[in-house]
Amino acid sequence: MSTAIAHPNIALVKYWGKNDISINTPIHGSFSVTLDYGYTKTTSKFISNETQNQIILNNVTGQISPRYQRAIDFLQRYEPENSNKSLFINSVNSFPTAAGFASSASGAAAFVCSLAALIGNTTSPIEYWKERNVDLSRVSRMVSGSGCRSIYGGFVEWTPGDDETSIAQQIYSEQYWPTFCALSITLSPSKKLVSSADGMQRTVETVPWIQFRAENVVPQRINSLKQALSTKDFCSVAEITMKESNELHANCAASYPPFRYLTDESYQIIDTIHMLNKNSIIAAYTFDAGPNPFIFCQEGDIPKIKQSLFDIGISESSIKLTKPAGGVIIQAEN
Ligand code: 2P0
Repeated sequence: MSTAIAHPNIALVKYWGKNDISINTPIHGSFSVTLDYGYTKTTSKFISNETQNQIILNNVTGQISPRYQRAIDFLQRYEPENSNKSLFINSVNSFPTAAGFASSASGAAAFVCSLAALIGNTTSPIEYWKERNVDLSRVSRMVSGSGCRSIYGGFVEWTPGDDETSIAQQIYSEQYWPTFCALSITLSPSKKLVSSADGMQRTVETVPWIQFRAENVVPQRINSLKQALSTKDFCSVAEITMKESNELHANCAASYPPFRYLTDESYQIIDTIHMLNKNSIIAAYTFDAGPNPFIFCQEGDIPKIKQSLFDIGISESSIKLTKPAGGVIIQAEN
């Protein structure tokens, strides 16, 4: 039995478009920070007397999705003596599933590392599989694109490329910038109407400037972001983060048919943060495929930011402080 725990990540430079839908290779790079606001814990074990793999997701018996099966098939090919055994997988999220809180990323990373530890019979799956020329961020990417970034902690870049070269790597650890943090705000825990996979595909197929963004905007943004991080220049990190969020949601609106993840309350938060930043930039909102923002800031500015959120009716109980988190850990067996 092997148990892995992974944290979600939130992108500062967004992934929104696939080159190859079957393996989640992206049309451009992205850059994220792994955060400690929740986790996915996944346990895998071999089961005898069963011919089919079994999976329980958040206490509900489910079906192994083709994406999960892809990772199982990929890893089992390397360990033929385990390839005819059936698997039992149990996965639990500590936070809302599929509401723009990046549960698919932590889910993919925890699943892949738990499986990789079980199949390799190791407690250090990342290193074990690297020695066999298998990067587990690649396998996690096959399950969910952004999942490749949750293998690692801290600040993480996912590079575009082909099946072998499109992987994630840590740029700075979770300890690098001790005052860097985020406020997670829950406006709505409900499920999204258009999945990320469907939404980004619609954008790639119908937004005429999407290749321009991939070739001429995102690579420069990632370079500027890395430069800003190297000097802990919060103002530049914040500007890049907000522009990326705005462009993602503008591209959803420009898709045909259009779709949206943001609500009136989301836009109220955007306006509030820009008012707050009037004299100097102290906060950066970012929204994924859902209405709920993460507001990046430095710890000393939290009281001021919270006050401006209270002023527009956001309650204390809907705000949660979150900090950069570490990469996947394998939990010792009891
Ligand atoms: C990101 N998102 O960079 C972007 C920003 C949401 C908005 O990655 O189909 O669940 O599994 O590759 O990773 C969410 O999409 O999509 C996502 P798949 P995924 O974090």
